[in-house]
Amino acid sequence: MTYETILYDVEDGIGRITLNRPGKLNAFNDQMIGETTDAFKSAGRDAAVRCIVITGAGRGFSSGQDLGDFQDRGETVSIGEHLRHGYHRLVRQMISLEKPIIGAINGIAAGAGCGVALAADIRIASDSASFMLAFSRIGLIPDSGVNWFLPRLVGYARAYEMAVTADRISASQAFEWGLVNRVVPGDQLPEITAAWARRLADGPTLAYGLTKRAMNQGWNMTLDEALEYEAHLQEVAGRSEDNREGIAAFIDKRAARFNGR
Ligand code: LHQ
Repeated sequence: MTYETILYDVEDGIGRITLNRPGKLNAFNDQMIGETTDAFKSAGRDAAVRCIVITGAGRGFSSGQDLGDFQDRGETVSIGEHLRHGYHRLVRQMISLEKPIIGAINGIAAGAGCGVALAADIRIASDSASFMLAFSRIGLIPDSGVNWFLPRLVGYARAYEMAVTADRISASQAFEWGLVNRVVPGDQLPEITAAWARRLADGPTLAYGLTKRAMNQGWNMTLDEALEYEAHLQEVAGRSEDNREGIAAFIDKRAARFNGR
């Protein structure tokens, strides 16, 4: 598929998705939702990709739904159907993709753009980035998975505060609240993200993917169910080439060379 609203490239085991409508702070129109979903799908299927980075072109990460585009559809449009056919597929694709996804949050992440940022596994934010649940400014509730992700990350009170005030949360505040993993100087974001991506792409991809599955499924389980599920997934990881290589490397006192399988 040829993309027009995003850039997607694969190099040295790393898939890079750049949301690319900078004139609108990378607001999502239908095409960009579809292309981003497709790029994640293709990264999932491509064995050469072992880590994915998503970022935004220009000064924003994403300002969420393209409101002009949405308004043009008129009064009768169903927001529920728009979500089901668009953002839900994108967010599900990100969570079910069993490879680490790094969100390199280069600027504001608002509305559904914040939802996409939250669906990444690790967020590295520029010191000029911010997070904003813009929804209530236009009389809507958070969507695109925000109601699921955000209270889990920062707790209900902070999540609800962000939703009802729609205030911008700075990168440093986001770090303090546990919303991002790191805050870095803006001019160093590409290089620091690349180092993280390199490290993750050289890791035991199968184990990283199963960890993602165990943690995401674990939210909805009792302790007994989670323990049983861990045992089941560990059985799979324990049969991997990377598990054999990791143990051999430890015994030989050398660095492991994981192939992701
Ligand atoms: C935009 C947008 C934008 C279009 C900036 N659309 N052009 C789901 C289902 C159905 C319906 C509705 O929504 C959803 C989910 C959602 O995502 S709801 C939330 C939608 N997003 C927003 O409400 C945020 C709207 N944007 C803003 O409040 C500001 O632009 C922020 C605070 C993000 C950034 O402010 P500034 O840094 O001051 O930039 P700016 O406002 O000057 O924006 C730059 C340009 O980008 C500007 O265009 P222009 O031609 O004047 O330079 C904006 O119109 C355009 N833009 N966001 N979402």
